[in-house]
Amino acid sequence: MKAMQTSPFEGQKPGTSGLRKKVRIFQQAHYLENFVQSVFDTLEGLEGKTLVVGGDGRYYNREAIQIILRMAAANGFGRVLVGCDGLLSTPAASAVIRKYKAFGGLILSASHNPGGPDGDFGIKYNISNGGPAPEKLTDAIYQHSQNINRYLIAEGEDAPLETLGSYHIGDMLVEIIDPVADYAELMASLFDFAAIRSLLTSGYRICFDAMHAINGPYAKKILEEVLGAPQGSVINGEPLADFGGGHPDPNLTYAKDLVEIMYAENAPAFGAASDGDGDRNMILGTNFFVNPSDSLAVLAANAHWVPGYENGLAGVARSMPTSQAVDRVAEQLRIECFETPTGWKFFGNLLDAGRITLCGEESFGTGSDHVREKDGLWAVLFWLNILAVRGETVQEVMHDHWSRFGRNFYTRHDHEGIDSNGAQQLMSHLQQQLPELPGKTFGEYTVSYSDDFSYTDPIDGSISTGQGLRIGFDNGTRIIYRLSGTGTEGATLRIYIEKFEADTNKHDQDPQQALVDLIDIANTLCKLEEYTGRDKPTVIT
Ligand code: VG1
Ligand code: CO
Repeated sequence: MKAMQTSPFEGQKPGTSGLRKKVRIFQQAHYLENFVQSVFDTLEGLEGKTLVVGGDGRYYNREAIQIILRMAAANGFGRVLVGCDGLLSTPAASAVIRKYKAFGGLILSASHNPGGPDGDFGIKYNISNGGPAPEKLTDAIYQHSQNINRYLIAEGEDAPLETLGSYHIGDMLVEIIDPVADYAELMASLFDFAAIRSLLTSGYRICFDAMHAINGPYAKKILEEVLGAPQGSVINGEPLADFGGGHPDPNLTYAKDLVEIMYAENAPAFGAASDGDGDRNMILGTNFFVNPSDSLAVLAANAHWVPGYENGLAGVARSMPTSQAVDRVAEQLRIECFETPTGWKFFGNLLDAGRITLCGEESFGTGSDHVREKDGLWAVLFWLNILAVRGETVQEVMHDHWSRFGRNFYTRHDHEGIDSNGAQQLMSHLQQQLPELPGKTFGEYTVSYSDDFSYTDPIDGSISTGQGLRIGFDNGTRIIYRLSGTGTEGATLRIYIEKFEADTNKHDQDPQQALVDLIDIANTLCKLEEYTGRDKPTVIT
């Protein structure tokens, strides 16, 4: 074992989901090591314990894992479970941490950000419940990284990551595990596999776009091998270090292959995609897009059809910018509904305390208490289970939902890669206006409240401030502004817009049309063009 001298790097501060930087930054000598040592030094009582390690297979994944293994040994872990080839989807890593009662895990991923030598890399620490470290811990890790002067690393050969089995680094046992098996077993325990199997072997066509990312092997195993979907139902199923040059973000802009297939003539009945690390999902029907906020509401309203949830939901939660569609379901089911800041780490306490069963975000993330991460393939299986039992199309399920609960028209406009200074100025310009907005009228809308969202965790009382600027109007209409905490280049401004419509005759509108006046108000209020030089978003959801 060696203690290596080092000195701090600036900015090793985890964002919405871990530390994400350009690959080249991570490749600097000691950069990764500093962060990993900061994690290990911040943890208490790791001696002899089990750590889970795996990543989404992006460029630098293997090199990073070799370093982490030797550092884990030098820092006194007793055992490390690593996915074969260094692979583990984020939800699978969460499942493995929970199943083997590990102390925690290191997940290597920059999720939906592009990969390759010029792309992004990322790392995050998950705690023993399988979920992302809470802010208290990530703050402590960051503080430590600002004062670090040494790290510990064992010497030795590289680990044979491609072979299942076990071996030692010093006293530490390394077990190379099948990355799919535990996850597949968990899915089979939650869903009616027999019903899904009969649907998928009856000529019902699906297309799952793994976007050359981690979920390829998971989807092929579960959808094609176990559930009998015809070979070829999973496309782009080989994980590639650069995601085939693509942007592994399952939305209408970046999941182009799938969108073309689902909007073509003779399209399959069901389409889905997931992101770089497998925790996001996009659901499509034939020529039809399911908004992720609606998807969460549909899962909640139909959970009683699914074996793992047939006994009812304890409660639900959504991130603040997510539409209030699920709130309406919760009200009818007479269960609690929580509003949390953006990022999965804020659901952990509610899930652990048994206060919620399902939760989700507008950013194509849905999940439940089965793990402590959002889970892309889980959401796909949940939908397939509902479709198999109800025998209806995706459109029919969605229209029926709107007719029962009303429709929350919703859109998110992303302005990616804008100048950071401009973005900051735009946000402070808005912030200054907040106190004067209530009572003011814009078009047909009068502001009822405006604030900078802050959240008090109902379980441990911790407070998180500065979580997005909200402008609320009557009847749940909202405009929200946030700066992304996952980007690595310039800034990304997200504008979220929502309006409720009870009238069934109006449910068929295109959201961009239904919200056109609010979109205009939102862009004008923040002086979009003046501060960003943009008049159109890069991505519309
Ligand atoms: C984005 C999403 C957020 C999500 C986060 C991590 O964060 O908006 O809802 O939890 O990504 O998802 P931000 O700060 O860029 O808005 V993942 O799939 O990248 O781990
Ligand atoms: Co992700």
